[in-house]
Amino acid sequence: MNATTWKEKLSAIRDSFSVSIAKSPAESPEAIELHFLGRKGELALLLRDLKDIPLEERKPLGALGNAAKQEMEAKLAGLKGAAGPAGPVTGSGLDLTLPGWPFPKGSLHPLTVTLNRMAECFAKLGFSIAEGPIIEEDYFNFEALNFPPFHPARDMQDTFYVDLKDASGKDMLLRTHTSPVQIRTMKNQEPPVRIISPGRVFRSEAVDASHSFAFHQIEGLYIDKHVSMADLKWTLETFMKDLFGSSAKVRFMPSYFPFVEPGAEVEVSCVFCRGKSETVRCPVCKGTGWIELLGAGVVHPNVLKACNYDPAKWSGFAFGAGIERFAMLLFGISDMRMLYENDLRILKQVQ
Ligand code: FA5
Repeated sequence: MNATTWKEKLSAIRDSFSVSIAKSPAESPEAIELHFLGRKGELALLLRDLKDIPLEERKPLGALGNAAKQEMEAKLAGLKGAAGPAGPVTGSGLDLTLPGWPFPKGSLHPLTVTLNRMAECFAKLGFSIAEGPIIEEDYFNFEALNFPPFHPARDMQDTFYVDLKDASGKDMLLRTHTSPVQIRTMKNQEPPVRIISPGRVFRSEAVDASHSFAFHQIEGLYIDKHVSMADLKWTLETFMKDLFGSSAKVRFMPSYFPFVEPGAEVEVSCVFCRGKSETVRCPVCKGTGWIELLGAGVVHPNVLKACNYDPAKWSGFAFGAGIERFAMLLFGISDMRMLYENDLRILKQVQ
């Protein structure tokens, strides 16, 4: 046989191999392999014929033959992989029956878990979720919430201003609390209203174990006829018991926020020492047995008026809670900064 005939035979074998592959799975990959690549297969016999070809022409033909063999093996391996073979794929170095690499599962951030649990509790009580912007106007963050310009209560929340002006020419700001969503919701919707609004808030504050300059709050607002402080107490008590367990107790301490009257700070009984820290002082509640979690109160008539709600007809309550403080209690985290450091040892504890 001369070199030209040998090449023609190789080309014919490759063509008929392609036809067989196209017919798979009618022709099984194993049968095709045996027919073309087996010890007495078409290609093996052709390679054996190389010995009859003059030495100087043999080398390039051998390379052509080997390339064709590798190509056929690769195609057969692909075919077996697609069919999902029960045994190892021979010759390709790939054993599809081996177990795969373990794929580590991520987990939700403790703040997300906390927020989800809080939102679930309020969903059961019929609250839906509302949202508002993070870059806010002075009007929504302060003025409509009964903080007139230059009111000293504005200093309770040190504000970050941004280099943008609102329509009235006032500097825009990073919202200092989620309470502006109360105003945005009431201006867009007729009463009754029953919403919660979670989100990020910012204050120019020194950072320590229980304070951050960028943290999360969840706002609550309920407006209807004859809503009173008693409804607020029942709602928050029901929520806290759902979240922390039925033994959790709630108490209301008088407080001041311009947008509610009366106003209260709400404390939950310390879930760590259960108020029994006489011998060893509990580091979380500092031995008081109570932990402050949120501000709340009955919506001030001036706020209702700013939203064109008639205070003679409608009343309501509002509350604003720090989500970080709840996460710390739920997961026994003693320093808020741990929530922002992305230390996997902390993140993996929460599932
Ligand atoms: C307010 O922000 C009011 N808007 C809450 C409110 C809403 C009152 C509706 C009445 C009616 P205050 O500044 O106390 O209130 O913050 C509320 C909660 O946010 C606090 O109880 C605390 O849990 C959390 N918080 C406050 N400052 C920080 C801070 N720097 N870092 C982390 N959490 C904070």
